[in-house]
Amino acid sequence: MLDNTMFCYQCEQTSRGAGCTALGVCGKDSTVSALQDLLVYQLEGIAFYGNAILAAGGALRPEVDYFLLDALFSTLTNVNFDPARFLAYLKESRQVKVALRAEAGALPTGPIPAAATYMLPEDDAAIQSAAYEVDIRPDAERSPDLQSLKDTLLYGAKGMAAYAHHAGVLGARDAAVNAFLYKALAALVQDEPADSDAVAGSDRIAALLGLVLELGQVNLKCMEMLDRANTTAFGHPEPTRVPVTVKRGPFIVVSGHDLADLGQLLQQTAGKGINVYTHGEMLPANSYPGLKKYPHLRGNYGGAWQVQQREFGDLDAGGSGLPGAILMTTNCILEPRPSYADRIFTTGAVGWPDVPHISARNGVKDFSKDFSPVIERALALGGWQADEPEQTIIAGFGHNALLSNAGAIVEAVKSGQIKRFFLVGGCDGAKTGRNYYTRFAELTPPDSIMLTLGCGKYRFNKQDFGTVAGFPRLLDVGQCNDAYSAIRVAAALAEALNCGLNDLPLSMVVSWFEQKAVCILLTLLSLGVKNIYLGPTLPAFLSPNVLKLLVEQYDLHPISTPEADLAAMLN
Ligand code: SF4
Ligand code: SF3
Repeated sequence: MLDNTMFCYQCEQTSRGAGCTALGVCGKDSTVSALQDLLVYQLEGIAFYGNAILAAGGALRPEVDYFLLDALFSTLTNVNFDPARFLAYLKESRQVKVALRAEAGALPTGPIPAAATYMLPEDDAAIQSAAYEVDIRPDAERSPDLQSLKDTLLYGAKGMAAYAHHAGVLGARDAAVNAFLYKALAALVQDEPADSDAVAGSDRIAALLGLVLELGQVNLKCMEMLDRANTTAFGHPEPTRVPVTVKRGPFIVVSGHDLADLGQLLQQTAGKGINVYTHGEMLPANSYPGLKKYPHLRGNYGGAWQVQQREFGDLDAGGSGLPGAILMTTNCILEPRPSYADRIFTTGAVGWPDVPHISARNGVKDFSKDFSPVIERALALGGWQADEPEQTIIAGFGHNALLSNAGAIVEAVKSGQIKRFFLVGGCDGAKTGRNYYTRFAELTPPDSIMLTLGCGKYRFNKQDFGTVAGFPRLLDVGQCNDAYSAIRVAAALAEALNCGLNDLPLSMVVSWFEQKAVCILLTLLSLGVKNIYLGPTLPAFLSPNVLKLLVEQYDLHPISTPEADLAAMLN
């Protein structure tokens, strides 16, 4: 059975700002879209039983938690496009659900949702047919607001699952984070009143809004866990000059967010005459003592995810592909061009059909990996022929580095040397409207400091913004998950200046693209942060009423022009 329709509106580049309906702008086709929907449906059923067991004081096996995180992560934007991997996830979901249902026994009270009782077929063709049938947005027509809140909850849960996964592979787990994911996904399949008026007037809207904000709070814990996992494994980031130019010799470019993968690869390449470069969101890795201690971690190559086809294809040098190997550890992968399809590898939740995948040795127990195929490919390709004249940028202003300078920063604020802070960060993407962030950064006044994080920083991180009060005006806090660092710094500043977060001379200008940004935005809202400027466009999954509510309660602003927004912030 073939079906070329789909519906997905989970990311910022969704078609016409409304939804991808035949083929994703990201390249996701209707086959993979349907398999992802069926996987989400299965995870909701699993969550129903998991939540019932946890609510009764029981416990879940670590492998069930890990499966939930890994499978949810695989459905994020630009993570996995491989139907074979989704069939494997689905078959595993069948076993997980059957086992949990048996463990739950008579525990579930009230009606059992269809997602829980649904039995996935066994053979591949039947699974694919079933995938085209599943509807994971059953309330879309009768109650757009209810569906909007459910989708916001689902996308926030996906982002949080990805962060919990990054922490998990470093051995960190937080039972409260996992428990919330079961609770949230179970809430998505709770039976709703049949008629739409009853839904609109019901407590369900309030309950879901509560869950959406609770997700924001729990995600703060999750980012804290990831921060602890990263800094325990590799030390606290420290201000570091990172070369953005290349050296002669064989090399591997590593993209994504997963520091554990990079750490293992650096160990396995030590002494082999291979240089390792970070790419995209991996840039901040250069500032962790436990990673930069490897002299063959040579710096960062290239920019944000959306220019990877040009950069990996080496288009500026004739387009015959980078003369090195590429490892994609997390989002965001784009369709590999023929020029480099023979040298790109995926690992973790990432997948692309026919791209070799490096798996962990043993799922939940042993996350060690054998990167020999990547290493052999890099050696065979020979690498760059000459050194480029070195240029550097500074990274590594995590909470530890910034808070160790808190006294000087507070003094500079009190004396008027620093008048304002801007957080200009989040995701990057291909839309021309994202030039807003470049222009905004360029317009910020010389007596201000810009904190940045996420891959959105590539819009301006190679520019020299000078210094203020002895600090670089642009401070790179890290990856998108290091929003945790920015929140800690803001909280410390508020305490030192004896004011609330919203009274700080701080403006937040957030660029979003995928679901990790959704959970971070919810964290900021759950902390009561107001006046966030969000762009380049607003999420299509926010219904007009839900958007109105966020605008009214949190003074959330869609971005307009850099000039007008900056003037409003400075006013
Ligand atoms: Fe479209 Fe984004 Fe969904 Fe891809 S992830 S199909 S681009 S909405
Ligand atoms: Fe970037 Fe994908 Fe979101 Fe982690 S790498 S910020 S878009």
